[in-house]
Amino acid sequence: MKFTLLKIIAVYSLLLLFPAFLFSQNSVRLSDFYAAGDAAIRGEECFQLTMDRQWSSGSIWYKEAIDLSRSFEMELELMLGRKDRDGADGIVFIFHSERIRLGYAGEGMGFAGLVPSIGIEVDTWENGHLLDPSEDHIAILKNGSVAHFNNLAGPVKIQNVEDGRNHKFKINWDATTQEMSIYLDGSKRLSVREDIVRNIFRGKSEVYWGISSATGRWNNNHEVCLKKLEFDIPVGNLFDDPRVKPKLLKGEIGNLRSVSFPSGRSNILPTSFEELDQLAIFLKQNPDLTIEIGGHTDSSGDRETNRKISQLRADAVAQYLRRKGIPLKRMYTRGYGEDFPIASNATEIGRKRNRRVAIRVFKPLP
Ligand SMILES: [Ca+2]
Ligand SMILES: [Ca+2]
Repeated sequence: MKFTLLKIIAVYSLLLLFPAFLFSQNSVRLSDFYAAGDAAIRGEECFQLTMDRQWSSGSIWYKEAIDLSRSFEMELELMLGRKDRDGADGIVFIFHSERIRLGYAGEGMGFAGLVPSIGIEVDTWENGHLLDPSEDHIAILKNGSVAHFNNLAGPVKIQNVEDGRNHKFKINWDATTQEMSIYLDGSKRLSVREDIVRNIFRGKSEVYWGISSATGRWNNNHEVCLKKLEFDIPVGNLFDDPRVKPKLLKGEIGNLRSVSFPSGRSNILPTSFEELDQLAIFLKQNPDLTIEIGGHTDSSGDRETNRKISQLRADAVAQYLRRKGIPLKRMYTRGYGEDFPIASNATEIGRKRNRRVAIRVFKPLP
């Protein structure tokens, strides 16, 4: 596309990145949680969920809802006690429509009875009538049921985890593909593809999340540590923020917030349409502006391929805006490849943020 520098100038120069804090990772504070039952703070970054005595149960709940219409990744550490042969019952990570809840103890692990819900269990006690394997195992459960004839995925057997150690536990939710993947100690153990928002939460994408545990006749000390917790905050639409238009008019770079891409691809997702439509309205309201549309990638793959993909991403946005009535001569596209990340490429949340499109407006010379 043609871009005539003689006709227009950049109002301000490069790299005035848009509010970076909106994209920054969360820092974890234990005060961000409510505790129920026997749950109690233990040290700087851990909660004890149950004591190693009979019929103990506890759960913690994050105070803010999380939006399942957006992708996220959470990583934390679970400690499932030291008693292997006679230890019970396990820990469940829960998404639920309400917060500060505690389900049934014993085999219910503080999850049983919570509806609607999704639960990812790390179960250390075999309950034959629930079809539990005799080994420690993981499964993705739904609607407060801990029975495996009723679950979404699993059970998958794992090594003995009642070893007194902290075990890394990670949940990755890709809202685009609706795939939830569970990792334990660095390995992917199971996943499920499910329209969770529609099929479980009746269309409501904002849910609460917490972690529960319980003991029964047999017991263990269960803890959760949060030092590596990180997840995506819903950042909404660039144009929902009243400060955005003045900043754009000053020449600052705006990273579109709803425009992301599957890895290695350049097709525009329906979740991006609303924000791009608002960009088109903004350009129609300011007919003398020209914009640069800059495509970016994460650092996966080779540099030259990434540069080409980033160009395709920028071009895809320009074509979308053209269909909304913005002439191509008002748009200059450029593929920046992987060279200008706004987040760490070490996590999937960070890589997703980097697969983005940034815009910058130019005014004509007076
Ligand atoms: Ca069990
Ligand atoms: Ca065990």
